Amino acid sequence: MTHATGLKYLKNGCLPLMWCPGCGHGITLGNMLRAFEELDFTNENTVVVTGIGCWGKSDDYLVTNALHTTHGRALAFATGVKAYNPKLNVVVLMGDGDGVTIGGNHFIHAARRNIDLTAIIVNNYNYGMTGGQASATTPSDSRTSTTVYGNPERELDVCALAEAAGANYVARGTVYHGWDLKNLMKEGLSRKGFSLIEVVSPCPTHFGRNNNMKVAVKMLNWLKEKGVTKEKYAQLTDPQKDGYFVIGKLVDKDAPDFNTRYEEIRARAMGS
Ligand SMILES: Cc1ncc(C[n+]2csc(CCOP(=O)(O)OP(=O)(O)O)c2C)c(N)n1
Ligand code: SF4
Repeated sequence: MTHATGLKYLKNGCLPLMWCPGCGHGITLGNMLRAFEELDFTNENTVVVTGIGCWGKSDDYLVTNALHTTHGRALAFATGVKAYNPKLNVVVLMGDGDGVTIGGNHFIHAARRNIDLTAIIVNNYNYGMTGGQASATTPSDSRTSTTVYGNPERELDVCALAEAAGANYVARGTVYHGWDLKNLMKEGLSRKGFSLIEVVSPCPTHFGRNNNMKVAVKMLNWLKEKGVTKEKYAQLTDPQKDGYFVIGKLVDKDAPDFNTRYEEIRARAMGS
């Protein structure tokens, strides 16, 4: 981020941040703040809601209004904020563990309600903060501290889940593709209804170390190679698809959001 963006959004004296060298969370935060600046999201009109985890620490560094909530429940708190004051921009930051593992139920229902929030889920394929345990997005066969010989479970596709549950906007980016990521965030933050931006990101300390990517740059090269456009992905044959994932915009709809529906029903009940 530029010096000016940093000064505008980061708390004085917050550096150095707690994240390990090579962690993708700083790049994600920088892109989010660039999107905030371009959209004029300010301390007056924006609330950042986080859960618990390395990514969930982000609100500690920001001058925006923030709510640091419990692990897995950030979307429930955010729903309350938005339902109470629909004028606020509510942005919810969660890791894959927070957002779709322990918090899977809240995630499904926030998307189903199509409540006007933007969820930015950083998917580093494991629980970073607590020592690299497997989460619901850990790829099958991958090694983590709780699947030392390989993960016997299948991984969850966060974007497909959001789409199936009814989200208006769904996109996936990576920290390698920073410019595109900022633009996807900007679009998601501008849309009404539930928006999900999944950010595939390196955790070299745990996921990388356990999966032959000890050096951060190896993880970035992995994102560069495996994150492909819809068109490129469609050209791959089935066995080739293994490990590749689509990046870019996946869903963009305009179904009425929760607050709009609520106001319609309230007006009907009041006889107006
Ligand atoms: C109810 C509850 N269960 C478990 C924990 C312990 N815990 C804190 S952070 C965390 C993992 C966070 O992983 P993730 O959400 O993927 O974010 P990351 O640290 O990878 O950024 C866990 C299990 C907790 N704080 N509260
Ligand atoms: S443990 Fe992983 S997710 Fe947490 S700060 Fe370190 S690299 Fe980032």
